[in-house]
Amino acid sequence: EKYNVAVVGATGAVGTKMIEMLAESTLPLNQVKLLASKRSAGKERTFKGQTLVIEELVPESFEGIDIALFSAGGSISKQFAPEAVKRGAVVVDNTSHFRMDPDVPLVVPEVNPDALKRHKGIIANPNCSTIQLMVALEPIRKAYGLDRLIVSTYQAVSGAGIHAMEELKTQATEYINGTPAEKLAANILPCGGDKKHYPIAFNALPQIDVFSDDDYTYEEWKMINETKKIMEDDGIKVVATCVRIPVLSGHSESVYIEVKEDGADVAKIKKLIETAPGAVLQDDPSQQVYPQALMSIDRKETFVGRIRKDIDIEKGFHMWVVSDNLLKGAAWNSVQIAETLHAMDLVKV
Ligand code: 11C
Repeated sequence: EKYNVAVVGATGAVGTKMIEMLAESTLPLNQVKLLASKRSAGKERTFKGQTLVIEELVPESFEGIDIALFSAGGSISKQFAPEAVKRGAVVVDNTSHFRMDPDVPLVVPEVNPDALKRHKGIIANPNCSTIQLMVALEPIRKAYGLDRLIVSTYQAVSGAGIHAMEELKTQATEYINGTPAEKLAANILPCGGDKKHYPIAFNALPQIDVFSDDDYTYEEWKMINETKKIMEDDGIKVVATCVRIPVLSGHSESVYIEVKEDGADVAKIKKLIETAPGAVLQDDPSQQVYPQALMSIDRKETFVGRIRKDIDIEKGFHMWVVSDNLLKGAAWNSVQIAETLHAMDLVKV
């Protein structure tokens, strides 16, 4: 069996990486169809040496499609994912639109592949900052249980899309060339949908997505809610502070956990990370070895280091978790879900 796969949002930061990940994938492919808005229709992309022309997204685009990977924003997913399912496609959606729907599995293949068995046509890809956290923490949760986690993120601008990456580059150049901070043009960050915009170059913005009434941001709530859904445990205490930093790609996270069981120590946690699927241990302070955002680019793994025991809390541990937000955080996790659906014989609505 070979699949016809559609990529929705093919010109975006994630869509571009989805095409790359499909080209590297073990998924048996028949045809790959690239879809985007009318504005991008007619543009060309290369796939395995072949030129593919981007088509305008319409409901009929999904005729004959087996798997549709969506990354064109929540409103596009809301409108078109049901159209794809109606036509027999399985949708892997990278937006937040369906994530908390109880009928929609929210999947990190290393963590909860069995949730795929309950799919009704749509599978949600979690938020990038949640995915890498899950890869790092699942082996520890399995061994010792997780009572609480406190995470502070250092997130790259590519999470906000191609135009945010351009905004950082332009501001950085202008600032170096003498433009004062208050004169830097900011039109996107911290959040395209909010009223005010601030420069990201040489800055740190403690706002990702808009604020909810409780003064947490939606990005922070995504990490809280998605963690509980993926780990299937509403009892885990989770809190997050999400910060945008002037890095192009690669999200970093300072993670504090308290485990439930006795017996955990740093050596055992390092061993768990070393053997965990999708995780790479980079932890040797004596040699200054630790995960770095810049070195995570174009890698599919999640890198974990700086593992150490809390000074006061017996069952508390700290670590530093890094991954390419466009790959494991988005495009690779989506393609990996498609590969897992194939392996489990679940590519059917
Ligand atoms: C960021 N995590 O880094 C966001 C991007 O819910 O899919 C992903 C938003 C989402 O800006």
